[in-house]
Amino acid sequence: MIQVLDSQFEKGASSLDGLPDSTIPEIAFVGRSNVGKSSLINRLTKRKNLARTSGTPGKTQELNYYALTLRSEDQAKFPLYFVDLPGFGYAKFSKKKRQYVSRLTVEYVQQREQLRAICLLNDCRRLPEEDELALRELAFDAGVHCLVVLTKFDKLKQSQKMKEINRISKAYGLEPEDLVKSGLKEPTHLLWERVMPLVDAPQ
Ligand SMILES: Nc1nc2c(ncn2[C@@H]2O[C@H](COP(=O)(O)OP(=O)(O)OP(=O)(O)O)[C@@H](O)[C@H]2O)c(=O)[nH]1
Ligand SMILES: [Mg+2]
Repeated sequence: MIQVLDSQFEKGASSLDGLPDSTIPEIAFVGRSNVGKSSLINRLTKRKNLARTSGTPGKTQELNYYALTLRSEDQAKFPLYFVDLPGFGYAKFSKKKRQYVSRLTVEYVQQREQLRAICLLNDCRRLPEEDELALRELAFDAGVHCLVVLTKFDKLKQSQKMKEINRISKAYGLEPEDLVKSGLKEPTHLLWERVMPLVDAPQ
């Protein structure tokens, strides 16, 4: 199992010019505002407040870099960045701000060479909309892996779970087992097991 030996906030950047000058691979977390991106980073790193979360949408407004030191099963240590992106689709942001956020995301996914994969977060209680589908296509066109993560899975009743997974995977044109579940009761090592091969895989 992968171990997180260390995790710390490195920097926030409001444009591509401000991104770290390094060759460390990156995994980015993207999705609608309030979907649970920052919470997932905390869960994966087993930290309560590494990434700041909020009940109010629009909390994360920059590309926030978290520097991790990991240890793999063969005991090798290696660095990885988690990048927390600003959420899209937040109605209370001005139109200008929303356009800025989406332009920043598009440019980042298209241009960032170190980016290995995006985790595209989708609330398990709603179907993907144009934004989610466009992001997945954007990643595909840029040669970046895209892992769809269903968040807030604990909010579904047992009887609804399979139905929602089927509905959402179909909307993405994926198989149910392609989706990763995330929620208060879901173990994070399953997500790590899906993420790690993408860090090493050729794009
Ligand atoms: N029940 C439940 N609540 C969650 C889960 N993930 C996140 N939340 C809650 O959802 C709210 C938003 O979480 P954040 O992690 O701040 O969401 P975000 O996607 O980073 O939001 P922005 O930074 O605004 O784009 C918080 O109140 C979290 O506690 C989950 O898996 N289950
Ligand atoms: Mg956030």
